[in-house]
Amino acid sequence: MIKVITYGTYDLLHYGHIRLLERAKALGDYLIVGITADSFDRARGKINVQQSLIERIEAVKATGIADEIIVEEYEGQKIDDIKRYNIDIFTVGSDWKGHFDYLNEFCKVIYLDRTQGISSSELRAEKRELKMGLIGESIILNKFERESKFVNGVKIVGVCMQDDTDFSENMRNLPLITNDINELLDAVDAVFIISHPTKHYHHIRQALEKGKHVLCESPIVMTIEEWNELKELAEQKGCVLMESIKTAYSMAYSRLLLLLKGGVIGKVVSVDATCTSMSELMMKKGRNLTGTWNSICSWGPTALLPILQILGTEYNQMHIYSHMNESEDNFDLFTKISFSYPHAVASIKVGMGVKSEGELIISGTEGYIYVPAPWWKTDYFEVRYENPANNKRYFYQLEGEGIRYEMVSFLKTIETHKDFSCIETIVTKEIIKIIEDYNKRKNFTLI
Ligand code: C2G
Repeated sequence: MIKVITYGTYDLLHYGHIRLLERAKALGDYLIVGITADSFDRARGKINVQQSLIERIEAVKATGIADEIIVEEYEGQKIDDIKRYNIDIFTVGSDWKGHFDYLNEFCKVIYLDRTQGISSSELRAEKRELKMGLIGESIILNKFERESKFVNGVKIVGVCMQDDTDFSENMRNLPLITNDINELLDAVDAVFIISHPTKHYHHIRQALEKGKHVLCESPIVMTIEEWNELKELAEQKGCVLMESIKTAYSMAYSRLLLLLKGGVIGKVVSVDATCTSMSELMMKKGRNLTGTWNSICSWGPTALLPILQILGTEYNQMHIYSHMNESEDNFDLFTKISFSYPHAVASIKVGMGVKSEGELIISGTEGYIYVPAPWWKTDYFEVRYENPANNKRYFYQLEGEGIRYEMVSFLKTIETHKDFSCIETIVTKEIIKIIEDYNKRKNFTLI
């Protein structure tokens, strides 16, 4: 019996896939199909897969062509499988020609002509085709535009800039560049907003009133009242209103949360997050900080995320300590926030005018997790124990700081009307409440 194996994502199964499977089967007597796991696809840069692993397995099974279906989960698994299943022939489409020649050491390698004129990514793009506009003045807009290239079906068609931000070449070549937000809104289906936080409410409201979906950098608004009002408007308009904190979309960060939930360090008793950055502006004497994001807005949401997602929002006490810039009445150069929970404590330290070690440390009754600086865009963390021999290290490739994955979640939320955001609404609201307390100097001490 000649055993054949082939692998693929098989997203949105189409006739190109089926022809491949039919010809693979014809090469022998028994065909095994390896379907790629979601995490394996993401690790190899395929982030737009629309269907779940189960859906993709069921679709291939329904063709009746495969004799056996397995899941491909890690780099190098093909060699293991060829040995384990005693495979005679490995085959894959000709778009991979040469890529798997190394498998000739273990079995015969055959590349079958790829079927022209059909691909899952084209099907995804047709299905999606979301026109997006950018609003704001942050250089993060350059990153967002660059990251959109990795997301099937998103097209950045314009930017509404609030001032002469240092935009990239690509941004300056967008079809629509305007300072009239209504002109931009009329040309798009959705917007990404990263204007000054005090302007977010107004910009979000204008977009929602025109029926546009909104992804907005956190802090999304300055008060709970504004949040409730905009959330209600979004529901009335059937629009998505989603908060953007790119750390939430990093694989390393999401796996860290899962390990904690599984008790990898026992009970969590302390979470301490630090985020600082000193821009050139902050180094200047006599600097004018008007329009610059202060520390609690720049870093507060990111630093608060692990605390609120690990320990929850039901803390007993919270206190804010801020060192203010002498000239600006609401610019904190450094803020520390301490939390006490029924059985845990937590703190954040954030600073645009103070430097510290940007690490995240989660302390538990059996060990601790250490995430090195800059933890907020990490691809690496360690689980450490009293006996270092038991320490475990985790690495997950992070492309583009998480922005492309955030964009995919935004798109899926729009398409499916289900919430694919990685940030719970109660966390979004708590971040707003804490920043509102800061602005009202509530639970506040000047240092
Ligand atoms: N295919 C094809 N014609 C198309 C599209 C795809 O012959 N128009 C083939 C691909 O060459 C592949 C299989 O169908 O052999 C599955 O395609 P994908 O789902 O796109 O998966 P891909 O990432 O190409 O899988 O490690 C090997 C990879 O997993 C191959």
